Amino acid sequence: MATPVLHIGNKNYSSWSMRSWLALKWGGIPFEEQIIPLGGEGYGRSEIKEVRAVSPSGRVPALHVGDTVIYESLAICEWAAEQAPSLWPADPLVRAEARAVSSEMHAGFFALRRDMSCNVRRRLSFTPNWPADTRTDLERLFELWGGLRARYGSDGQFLFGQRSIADAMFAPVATRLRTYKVETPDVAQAYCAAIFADPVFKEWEAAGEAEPWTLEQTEALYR
Ligand SMILES: N[C@@H](CCC(=O)N[C@@H](CS)C(=O)NCC(=O)O)C(=O)O
Repeated sequence: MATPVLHIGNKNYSSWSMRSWLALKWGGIPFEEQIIPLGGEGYGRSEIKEVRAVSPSGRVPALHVGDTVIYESLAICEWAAEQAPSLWPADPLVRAEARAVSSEMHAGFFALRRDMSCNVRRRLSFTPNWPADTRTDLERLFELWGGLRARYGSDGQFLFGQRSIADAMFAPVATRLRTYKVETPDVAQAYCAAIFADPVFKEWEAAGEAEPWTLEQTEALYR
């Protein structure tokens, strides 16, 4: 079979792309990547022409495996875990829990995502005043991370001890806390530090920092 091709957005701005990319890399799965810079005509409406050409939903990431197009970041992560089962925790119940928190991220944290658009390389010098629904998302996030770290912390630095898809799902959130100078409890800060120290995450981050593209509407936030 030909090498799978992962179509992604630019690394500085595309949080959903980061999730799938991390899972594939952590799983040691060979793939090629094709970057489509986000923005321009059709952006925000799933109508970027170049994205439509590779993804039926008009959104990235999309993984082409032979003739099959796997879109939706979590579906790509699940495909990766079929090749590399250690991407999920080994215990069935813990694995179910890891799937639950990954789905919660995938389907939720709407206010946090709305107010903290992914911008890996940016650092705000102040903390914006978050609306109530964003504060609620942050409280839930810290409760979730804190609970998992309390239970699985003895097995490693990640949410379920060892690196898993749950960390791929939350890694972009760690960057958002850093970008927007969010007040972050110690346990959550330590978890973010573990993500930032991960060599595969660093590879993504370095590539994002070096990208030439600028997404004006994201850069304009809180200026
Ligand atoms: N639920 C999708 C969301 C994908 C998504 O929103 N991707 C953004 C880039 S991070 C996108 O393609 N946006 C194009 C647009 O808004 O037109 C997933 O998990 O893959």
